[in-house]
Amino acid sequence: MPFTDRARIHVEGGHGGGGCLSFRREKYIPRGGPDGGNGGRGGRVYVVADEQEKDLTRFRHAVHHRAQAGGAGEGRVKRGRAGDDLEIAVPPGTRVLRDDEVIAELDHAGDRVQVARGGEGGVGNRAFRSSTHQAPRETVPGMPGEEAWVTLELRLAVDVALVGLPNSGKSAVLVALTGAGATVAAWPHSTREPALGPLEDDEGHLFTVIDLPGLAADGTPRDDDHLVQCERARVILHCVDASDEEPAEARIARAREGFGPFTHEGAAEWVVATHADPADRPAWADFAVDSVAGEGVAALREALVRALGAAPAAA
Ligand SMILES: Nc1nc2c(ncn2[C@@H]2O[C@H](COP(=O)(O)OP(=O)(O)OP(=O)(O)O)[C@@H](O)[C@H]2O)c(=O)[nH]1
Ligand SMILES: [Mg+2]
Repeated sequence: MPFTDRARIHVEGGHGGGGCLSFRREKYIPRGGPDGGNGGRGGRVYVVADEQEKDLTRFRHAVHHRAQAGGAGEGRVKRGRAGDDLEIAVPPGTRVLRDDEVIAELDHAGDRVQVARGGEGGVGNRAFRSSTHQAPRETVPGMPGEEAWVTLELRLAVDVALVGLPNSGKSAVLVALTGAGATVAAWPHSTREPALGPLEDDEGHLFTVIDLPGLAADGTPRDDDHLVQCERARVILHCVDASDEEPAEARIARAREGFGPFTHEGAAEWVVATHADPADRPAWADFAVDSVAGEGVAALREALVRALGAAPAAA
């Protein structure tokens, strides 16, 4: 199942119901006055954070969203009913943009934002009645609902993000650290979709680690690398293969340039040497692990829960 963290949808408020043209018709009242009622307003469109939703994949196909139209006015001055509002469910952590401007960050379940107004209901002929104009035939039709293209961006509430060049051992660290199932393979770009793993401290606090697909080999971001998922992480684990012949400093600088712009300002970056001997940590690394042998992993886990437990969770 692909993981989608960005979608563009079209939203449209419901059309307003039309105003009614009608005259009172009753026995023994030959010329009843105008009694056409007003139309109801169209429904509004809201985007609502809902825990049931995990990502934005369904919006690959569900692009157009329109709220219900208002009911038409009726005779006997009956107003049309308002159209039902439409709620579009998205996972908590979704940011909503209109015209490249952020209009809401729906971080918690139940958070909501209106993205399209319903059209005004029309006016029935009754409203045009006056002493000099006793049989008006004018009505006003309902107005169309507001229309907009809206961008949705999901940033998961993760605590730790694993980033780095391709094949640098990110997924292996996730597996060793959290026991999560992730694709570990000896070729670059084996990770296609982000994978999440849990990290628990002694007091039962649960933190989330995310493994991301690798950058391009030259360090630049790629399409579908899901780097936006770094954004809320408080600790960035920058994985660097210690067994690679190219000087680590050059690789570190290159990768940092790629993922740096996606990280949170206050986030800490820890350089983790993989394929390494913890007893012989390279000078350029903050930690050294051999994820496959499971060496150095406990120390990394301990440092992480200490750092995460000490600071409050990011919003
Ligand atoms: N011996 C040893 N092998 C490792 C270590 N870390 C990763 N490997 C191996 O290196 C290869 C790449 O590891 P992955 O964890 O898939 O690398 P990745 O950074 O997730 O790769 P992409 O997702 O493709 O960018 C796999 O064959 C792993 O088994 C390590 O610490 N020690
Ligand atoms: Mg991987």
